[in-house]
Amino acid sequence: MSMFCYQCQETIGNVGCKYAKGACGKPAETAGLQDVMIHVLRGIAIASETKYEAKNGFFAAKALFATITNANYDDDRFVALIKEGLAIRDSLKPFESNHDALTWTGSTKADFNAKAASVGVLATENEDVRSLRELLIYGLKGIAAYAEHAAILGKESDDVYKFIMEALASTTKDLSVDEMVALVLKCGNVAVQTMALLDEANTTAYGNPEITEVNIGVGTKPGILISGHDLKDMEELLKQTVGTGVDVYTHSEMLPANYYPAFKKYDHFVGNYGNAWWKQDTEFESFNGPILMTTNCITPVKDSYKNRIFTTGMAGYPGVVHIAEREDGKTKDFSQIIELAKTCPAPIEIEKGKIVGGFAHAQVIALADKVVDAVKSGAIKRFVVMAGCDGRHTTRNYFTDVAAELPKDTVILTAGCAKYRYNKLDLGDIGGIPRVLDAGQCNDSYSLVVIALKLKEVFGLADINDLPISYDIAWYEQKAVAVLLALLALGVKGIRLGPTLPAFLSANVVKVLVENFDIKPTGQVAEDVAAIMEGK
Ligand code: SF4
Ligand code: SF3
Repeated sequence: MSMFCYQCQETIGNVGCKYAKGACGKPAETAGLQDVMIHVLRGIAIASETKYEAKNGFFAAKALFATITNANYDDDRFVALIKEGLAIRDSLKPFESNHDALTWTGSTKADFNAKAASVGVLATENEDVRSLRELLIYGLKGIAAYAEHAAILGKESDDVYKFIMEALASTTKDLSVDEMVALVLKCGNVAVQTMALLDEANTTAYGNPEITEVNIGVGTKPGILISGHDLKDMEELLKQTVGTGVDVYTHSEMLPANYYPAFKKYDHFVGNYGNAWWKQDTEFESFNGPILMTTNCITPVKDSYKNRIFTTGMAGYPGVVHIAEREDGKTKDFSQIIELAKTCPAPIEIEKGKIVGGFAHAQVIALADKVVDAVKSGAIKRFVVMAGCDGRHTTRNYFTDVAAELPKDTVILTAGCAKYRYNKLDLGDIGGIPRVLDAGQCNDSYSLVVIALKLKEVFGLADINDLPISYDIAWYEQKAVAVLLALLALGVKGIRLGPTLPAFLSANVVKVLVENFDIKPTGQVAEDVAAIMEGK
């Protein structure tokens, strides 16, 4: 069986994963089921143009989320989602179109495997149309993930769900290049809106992130390691572990949970263990206790911890115990994870000390006078936004080297797991303002936008590009695509993107992005740092 997937930065040869397995470990069969999932969603989207229902928007968000890189490798879950999607689609009959996404049908895994051959990315023959459609779908996947998190916390938006439907349906139509580019930009606007919704959901539920020193060492008790992006799972795990003698640690993108007032009050919430997602194969081993994956990024599970890793929400992995959804206002039940933790040794120490974070918009705006004074006095010459994702390739040392090489009068604004490339370097501070300000998870890139807009207002500038801010963005999966489109929609120009430009951008689409937004690939460290300091 073969596949074609080029949705992430680590796609093979920066062309596409084409054979039995992707670079991420995704088997061809799973990739095919994900393609069929998208095709089912296209059918629901076409039907929803005349019969929109919010609950179907939520379903589409969940299903898109499941197809994000490193989120879900479990074929049985995709088969169940495809069946659910087909039932939703058929409940919207009669249809006003006879598009294949509405007329095809199937009921078994074998049917879906067979269908995969004709509905994948390469089904769109024209390279530029394919590129614009996939750029839109990948941005949509990022939006979907953030919309799902917001919905879990009770915040939903018909505008967001309707755009998900509009965008999916658009990929079944013969649109002009201008129409497709307009949808991509609209995707950026909706990404801003969705990140704002999630920010509201998170801060309403858990308070505004505060400057926090996070312990990166370990305690003596057994622990549970929680990873991914879902803060509701974090809350329920902390509550259920009170008084059990089990500690809780965050991993990778869950680190920012340490910054929220609602979570800081728990004494058994010890700190953060380890680094970005791609180090999980060794860090999960040395952690010794159970691991809960709430979302991406889960990587192929190693034997050394396969009996103590769990998934929940849209995350999944074959053979790994999946913690069921909440029912009727009840909480999830993490008791089997807690009971297992009690039998495990404490984590092995891999680091010591503390890191500082919590510089989301409310905290930075509370420090605005100090920041503005530092800019006016020349103590801060430039801000460099280095948000995004981390990944395995050694080429990503570029981001560590840029952070280290930037002059001491610069401040790095970050969010997402990209931070692990430099958040443990001793870069010092400028008059008490740390040189790396971590706003939080990748969705908290929204905070960086709010901060930039605030600075624009304070300095009375007409254009966001007149600020002393440069963008050196690391991308890996599709949430970073949503964040990138959000920045473009806000009119940000001159973004450096690396370590490679996406394989799904055709030469002509790159040309459009260069002409309109001056996007450029990351280059050599010294040249890039010099150009950044000149505002280029
Ligand atoms: Fe390849 Fe990335 Fe797709 Fe995995 S998600 S199959 S690595 S392109
Ligand atoms: Fe990282 Fe997967 Fe993207 Fe939320 S955890 S930023 S890669």
